[in-house]
Amino acid sequence: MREVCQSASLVLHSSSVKAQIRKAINNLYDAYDEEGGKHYTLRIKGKKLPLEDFEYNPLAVGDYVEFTPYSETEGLITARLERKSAFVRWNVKLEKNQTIAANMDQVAIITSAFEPPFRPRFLDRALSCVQSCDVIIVMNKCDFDLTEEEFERWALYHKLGYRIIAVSAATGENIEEFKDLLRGRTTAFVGQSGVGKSSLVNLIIRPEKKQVTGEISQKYQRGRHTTNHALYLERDDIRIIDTPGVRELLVPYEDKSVLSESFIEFSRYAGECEYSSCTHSTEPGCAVIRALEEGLIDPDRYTSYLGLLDSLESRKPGYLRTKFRKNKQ
Ligand SMILES: Nc1nc2c(ncn2[C@@H]2O[C@H](COP(=O)(O)OP(=O)(O)OP(=O)(O)O)[C@@H](O)[C@H]2O)c(=O)[nH]1
Ligand SMILES: [Mg+2]
Ligand SMILES: [Zn+2]
Repeated sequence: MREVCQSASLVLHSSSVKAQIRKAINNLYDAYDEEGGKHYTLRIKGKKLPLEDFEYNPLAVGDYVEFTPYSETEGLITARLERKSAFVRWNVKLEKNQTIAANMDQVAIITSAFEPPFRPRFLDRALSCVQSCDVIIVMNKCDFDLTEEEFERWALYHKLGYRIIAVSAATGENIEEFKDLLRGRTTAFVGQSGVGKSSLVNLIIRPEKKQVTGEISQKYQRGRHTTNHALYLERDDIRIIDTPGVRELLVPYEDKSVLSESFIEFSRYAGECEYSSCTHSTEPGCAVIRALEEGLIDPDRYTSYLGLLDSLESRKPGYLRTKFRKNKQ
């Protein structure tokens, strides 16, 4: 009896293969089976995989899937395997959470010094879209200068404990140092359209090819080389997921406590709040607000947090919104 069971599970195993999604376009997935060293083109079996609440896309680049091959190079996806990390944003049009990349070890949030200018609010939102992995905050186009005010705000992230690095895809400044942070890990590059994600990726993955054109303003305004879909690339021991830039980035629908955790400077005080489920906005006895009043928390970061907290409310169905209930009283 035991032998029969064992051989049955062997049969099951051989018909189901594990692979990682490297490109995803319209229900067609390029995947790589690390064990077998083979590439496959996959589709979802029956075109449906179970979704979580508020989830839009079942699969993102970086996801591991199980599939049943039906030819040497094609197969049908039967399941998505558990994610260890993800970068998730709110898709306004679809009113759902959209996963941009999954299973990376770290996210490099790329910002730029000029065209587009540095936007700390955007960066705070991007930080709140990172789920369960490390972050590097990158200032590209450092061949341009930041204003003093911008520089202060940028340096604040370093004080908060984030790894930050200023680079230039155009001049190559600090690229070797940046590569040191990427080596041995899988990194998703995310950020506003035009900040230079693809320029950096190309410089790192295909350094022999001349990449940066220098036509920034043209590109920024017209979006000519805009990346349309996420793509997994690798060279030596550096693995990068380049993602499409967005004009706006909104935090996904999630628990409020998850949002406040992405404001890492709050964590030192949050444990002392009077209410365990404190949202650090209106509650009496809030230790975060006390720290703010004592000048221990940057007021602009706190304002940024309140903005995001408010945006979570608008993601809920009307009858669940706190504001709506308050207005009725
Ligand atoms: N001056 C300067 N220009 C740069 C630098 N990096 C990129 N650029 C220019 O900025 C423009 C946008 O670069 P991309 O690499 O396409 O930006 P992206 O972030 O991939 O944009 P999306 O794909 O739309 O998200 C291009 O014209 C680049 O030549 C840099 O370090 N300095
Ligand atoms: Mg791009
Ligand atoms: Zn609190």
